[in-house]
Amino acid sequence: MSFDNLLLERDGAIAIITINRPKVLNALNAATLEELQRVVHDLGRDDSVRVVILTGAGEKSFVAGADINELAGLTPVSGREHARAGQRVFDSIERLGKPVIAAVNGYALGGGCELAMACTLRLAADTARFGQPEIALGVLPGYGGTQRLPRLVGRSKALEMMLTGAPITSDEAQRVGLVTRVVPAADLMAEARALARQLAAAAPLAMRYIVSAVNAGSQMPFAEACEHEAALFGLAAATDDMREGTRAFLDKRKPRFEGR
Ligand code: CO8
Repeated sequence: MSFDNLLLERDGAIAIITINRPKVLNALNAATLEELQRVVHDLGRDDSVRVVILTGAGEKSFVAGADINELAGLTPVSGREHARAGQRVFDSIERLGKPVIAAVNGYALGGGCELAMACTLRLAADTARFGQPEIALGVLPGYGGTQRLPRLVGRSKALEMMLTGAPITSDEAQRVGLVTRVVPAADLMAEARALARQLAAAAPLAMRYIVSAVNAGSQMPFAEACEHEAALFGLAAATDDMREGTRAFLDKRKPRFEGR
């Protein structure tokens, strides 16, 4: 796989995608989104990849949003199409079937905050900033942000962030539930890799079912979501990993999960 706007690194079962347009603070243009779609599709099908880390090149920015040069030329028709295309990419990250850790190394603004929210977990450098500044450009979040942000931080905080456009610090992002952990900037990638290694050793199918139960379940009435959970539990009970996990516990040894 070769890319103009991304870097792809492998570290055992971990794949690390770096959005690599540092001159424009890793802003997402159409070409970058297309490459992101391609790499996510390929990593999703690669059974040797258990966890993905997504980060931005340089020390200043994760992703500073959609590329405003492209945004400025959108028409009503192309604007809707671009929003839908970006939403599809972000949906495919959310539904990858394996955990995606956003290692937020700097600005996560607009489409960058939306991209981080589509990931399964978010670690932030203490220097990172999160925000939805689209209002200042006369537009609104268009990559799912109006839906994912209130689901993560609640309606009040989400509306405040989207209506004022003001960014928040990593510490505040953690307080409101937008990120799981804040670490010193210099430790971010080491912490992300450590978390990824921990997840890579867990049972992959059970992990996929947990993410599905949470994400799909949040769109359903409670009773239906519990039915979905029970069906996924039944599937988990059919896996070799379930037999290995329970046997390893009883044998007092570490399990070895194969994802079968
Ligand atoms: N798009 C294009 N170029 C950008 C972007 C961007 N989003 N962000 C920064 N750049 C460029 C700057 O223009 C500048 O270029 P140059 O060196 O040629 O002047 C370079 O990156 C460095 O940026 P700054 O000099 O501005 O750096 P500062 O440290 O002074 O400021 C900020 C950093 C605060 C991050 C500032 O760059 C900024 O405010 N950027 C824009 C942030 C923003 O508004 N993001 C939201 C964009 S809209 C969006 O994401 C909508 C998503 C949904 C779209 C759905 C349909 C398409």
